[in-house]
Amino acid sequence: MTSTLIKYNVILIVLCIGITLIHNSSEATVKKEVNLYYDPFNPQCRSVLLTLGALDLELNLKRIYLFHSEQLPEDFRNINSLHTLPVMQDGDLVLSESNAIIVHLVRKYGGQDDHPLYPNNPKIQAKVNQGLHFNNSYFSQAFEIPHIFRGILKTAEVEDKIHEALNFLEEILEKSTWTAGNTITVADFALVASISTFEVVDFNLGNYQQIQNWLSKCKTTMASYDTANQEGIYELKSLLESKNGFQNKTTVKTEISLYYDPISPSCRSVLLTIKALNLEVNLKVIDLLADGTQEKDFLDINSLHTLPVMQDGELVLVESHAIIVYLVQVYGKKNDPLYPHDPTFQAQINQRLDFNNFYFYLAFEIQHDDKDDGRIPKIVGMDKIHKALKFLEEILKKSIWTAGNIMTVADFALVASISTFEAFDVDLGKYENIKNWLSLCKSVMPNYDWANQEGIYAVMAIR
Ligand SMILES: N[C@@H](CCC(=O)N[C@@H](CS)C(=O)NCC(=O)O)C(=O)O
Repeated sequence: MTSTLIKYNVILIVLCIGITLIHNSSEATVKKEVNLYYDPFNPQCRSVLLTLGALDLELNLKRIYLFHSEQLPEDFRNINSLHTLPVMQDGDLVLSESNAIIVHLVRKYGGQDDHPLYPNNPKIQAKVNQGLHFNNSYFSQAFEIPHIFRGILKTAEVEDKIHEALNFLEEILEKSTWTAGNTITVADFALVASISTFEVVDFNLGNYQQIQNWLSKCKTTMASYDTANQEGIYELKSLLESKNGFQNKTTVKTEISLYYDPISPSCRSVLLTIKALNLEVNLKVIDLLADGTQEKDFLDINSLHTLPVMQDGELVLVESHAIIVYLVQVYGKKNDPLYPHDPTFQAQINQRLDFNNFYFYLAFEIQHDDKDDGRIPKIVGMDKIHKALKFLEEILKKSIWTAGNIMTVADFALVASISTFEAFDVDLGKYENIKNWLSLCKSVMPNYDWANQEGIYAVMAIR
């Protein structure tokens, strides 16, 4: 798991080169003029990636983020008005059905007239076609990303249909080693990409012994199984866990005290982390606008007079980013994806945290208000803010979350800042990817409203 985590931030690069690495002893066929638009969340796309692995074929891979469906790139929109994935463009041939794509790839780039992955023999070919269409009829629809996201597999109707199909496949695999006979074919790629995806919705395959044996055989036999199939599943799983898993976590009682004011973005990043880890902490509100951080009792704890401050036994921390990392490391699960052990991933998260500090936190100030002699939140350095937003917009073109394809503490820190711009009329209109990410944060982060939105409303009310 650790070694695969290294790759999530650069998943596109890995998918491009991963296939090559597995076959670096032989010469890969490189066809960079052929474009493949794909998203590894999608099983049909992974069936194409498995085919590429088997053929040792490199295409020009273009990752599309289905979750950013409002933001599909122009070149992709132009070639497929259905906006479905995968899509392959080979000269003037554009194919938007995965079965047609994998058959085309084997026939055109397989290097043999009669390829075992899609044999010419009409009887065997018919069996392979049956496997491909059977997969489409029974499994593909169940795995449309928005359906998975809504947990549609949990509905009895869909589940019954899937069990019916699995029973049928179980019977096939009682009589043959692979799904279309005794040699591996593209039908196995299509079916394994679907059936292995059950892992993400905790669908129990326990009663299907033959299918389980076949799944383990696929994992060990198929070239590039890990990069072509498993990584996409892992990413999808972690996204769903972010969305659903937090609710099921049991509350962890702690001795922690947190001094905070919800108007402060740095405090809200800590609140988001606390909710994600489901920690019970002693919350102590300090009123920033009433100079609560200048009170003697508070200055005794933090002479910098800033919020947030976290006290856990002897340990006192006065920097929000140090606090959120500490909370995950001490109270999160082992190798918690919110701040995983992997040094490359951690470096990426740390980079985003520092970026947030420099470009966004420093922009928030509490200033003297000339009108009524009170104190009021302000933002400074609009040019610097837009420079940073432009940079982040580019990052979010290439990944779902700010430090890669898994939600981390960097997202808590950055969302607390960027969502606060709403209260200051910073125009986010031109930052489509940032807006998509913001709505994802709202729907995925646990107790987002309490941990973040309420503070933003409080800022709006005092401005
Ligand atoms: N880098 C610090 C920033 C802390 C900070 O500047 N907090 C502001 C509120 S957003 C504050 O407490 N200001 C009050 C003061 O400086 O007196 C962190 O991430 O915790």
